[in-house]
Amino acid sequence: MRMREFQFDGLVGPTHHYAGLSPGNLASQAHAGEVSNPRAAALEGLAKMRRLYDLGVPQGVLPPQPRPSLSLLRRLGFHGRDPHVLSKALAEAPELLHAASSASSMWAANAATVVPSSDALDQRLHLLPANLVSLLHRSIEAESTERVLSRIFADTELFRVHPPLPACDALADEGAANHSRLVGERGVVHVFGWGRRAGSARPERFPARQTHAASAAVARSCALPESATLLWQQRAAGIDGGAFHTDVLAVGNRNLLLLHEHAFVEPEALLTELTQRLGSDFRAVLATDRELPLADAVAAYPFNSQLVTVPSGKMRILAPLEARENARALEFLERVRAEQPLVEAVEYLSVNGSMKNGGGPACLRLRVPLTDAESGRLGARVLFDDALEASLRGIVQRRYRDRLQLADIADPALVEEARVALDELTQALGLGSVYDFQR
Ligand code: SUG
Repeated sequence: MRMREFQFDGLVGPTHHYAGLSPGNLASQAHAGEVSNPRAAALEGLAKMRRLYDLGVPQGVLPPQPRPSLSLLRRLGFHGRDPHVLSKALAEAPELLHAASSASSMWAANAATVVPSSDALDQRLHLLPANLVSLLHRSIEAESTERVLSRIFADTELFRVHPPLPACDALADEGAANHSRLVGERGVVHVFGWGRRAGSARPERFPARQTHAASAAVARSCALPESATLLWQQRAAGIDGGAFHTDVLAVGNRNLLLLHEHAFVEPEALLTELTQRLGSDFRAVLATDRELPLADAVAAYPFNSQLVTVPSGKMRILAPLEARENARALEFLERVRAEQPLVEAVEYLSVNGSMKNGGGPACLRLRVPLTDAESGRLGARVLFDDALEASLRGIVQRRYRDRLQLADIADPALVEEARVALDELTQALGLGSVYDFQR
């Protein structure tokens, strides 16, 4: 049966702002405190979805999550009515207010790990939400993610939505941002990049967000046979250079893998192993640090492109504009196109509002391979088309601000605006009342 890879993008939320919440994510640090434009960022995201849809790549939408999370602030001891909770948090612990208000669920590559039914031992599609325990603002995503995915993938005969792994440091999991599914003539390999494990080299400057134990548990839970699983360590130097997820330095699709030499330890051994398992049609393009210095790769995000198969069977690279503006990154992507006849074109699109927080095109989407039977059994109305685009655009235009400063986050009016927007968005997506404030 035909299986196609759907791109489920996280829609940027109305509280999108730059709070410098992610150590080791150089863009997040560099843009902390800048004024954001949630409306423009959400429209960039919708324009990206439109482009994929026009290319014939099936596209889905995941809603923003309710932010600010007043329930987080109350759990942290701020009591009273909403305005009081917000002003007290702003005065006493602004970092907690910003964590409670981050629109970080837009980076859907971190929402979950996905294993298609064709690869799972029980022949169901598995989705395992990431616990994201490394950072407070991201850890609060897991609960809503599980709820939203359970609505969309509600049919338990076909789909299995797991609970996130237990929320502890030893099982820190960042989802599909550290996972890549490759398919060759000989088989399928799921590559899980992990950053730390007792006894292994660790980054010195920045945190390794994914543990080996978490990757192994995700692969097991999602019923992946061992023969299709490959756990490989991220290179500490890459993490220390700002590659907090593997998708900052590598991207794969079917039988093609693009990677930087600092993405993984022993890249040559990895490629040999992949060739053995996938077969002789496996192709890789490796950028050495000489060709593309790590600092350029991290600043311009050429590997955080979407590498997608279009209906003709060829592939296309959808890269961030920043990668065209960086000469080394541009040359690398041009080399990929010139050397790989599989790749019909490279195109560049603007997701700058997200990039300034360290999220490129690939961060904004969760890949979900679905058979026609499975895509016909999705709950909700989350598949992108003209009508959905028009209603989402309308809500964003009407309800989102075009300017947010850090202090605006404590504005009680923003809480109300965000609720109205999310209420309308979740209705447009046919998700019903999915969040606590709607019940
Ligand atoms: O987790 N940025 C996100 C970016 C996630 C990118 N995702 C992938 N690589 N797949 C993060 O670091 C910054 C928020 C702030 O600073 O306001 C942030 O959370």
